[in-house]
Amino acid sequence: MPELEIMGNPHSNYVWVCRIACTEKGVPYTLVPVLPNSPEIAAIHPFRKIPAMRHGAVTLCESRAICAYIDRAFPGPALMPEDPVAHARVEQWISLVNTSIDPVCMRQYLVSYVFPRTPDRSPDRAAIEAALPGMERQIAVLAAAVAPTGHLVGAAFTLADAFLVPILHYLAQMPESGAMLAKAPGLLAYLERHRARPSLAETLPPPMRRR
Ligand SMILES: N[C@@H](CCC(=O)N[C@@H](CS)C(=O)NCC(=O)O)C(=O)O
Repeated sequence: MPELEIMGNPHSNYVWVCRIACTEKGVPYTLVPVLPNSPEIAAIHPFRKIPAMRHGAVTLCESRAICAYIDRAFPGPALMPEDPVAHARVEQWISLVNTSIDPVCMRQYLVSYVFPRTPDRSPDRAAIEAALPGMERQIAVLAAAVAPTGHLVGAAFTLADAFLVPILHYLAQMPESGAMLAKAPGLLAYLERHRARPSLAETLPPPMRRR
């Protein structure tokens, strides 16, 4: 079997999801720590984003597609439920995380702290403030979603949790989102419990530098 390479910066929540998928599945991989827009990424992702994946002649981009490949190409515990309703609900939550939660919580809020586009590179307060009302609503939705079972879907860890927990990990470290999470103890407990899972604990990104 050729070596599987996950390409991207370990701080990326989406790179982390792919590493969680490999670890859950027991698939050995090498993390190639390349940045968005690097030649290696540009050769695979049409919009030059991370993660990308190489496995012999197979190259892929987009975290959901990479996780699907890891799940289907290798033996090991299935990452997706067999039951059609549960399967669809996992896809539903992955889509909600990717199309609603990540754009507000990561691209708008967190990036305004970590990669601000302000002239002096200080946190972009206007963008941060603008993200807060939406983030508050999203945290309430997520708290309600995990309340019944401690998982997004059913009573076991799924790929839906693998997509969400990395985002909550970063939100817990930032002032406004940390305060929001502190007021949602069930969601915070969900984060702590899943972050202690071997596939997350073993792939935890290095601490993030904040401006
Ligand atoms: N839909 C993509 C999103 C990937 C993404 O947004 N990656 C970020 C890092 S977490 C990135 O490459 N950002 C740099 C850029 O947009 O130029 C996926 O699921 O893989």
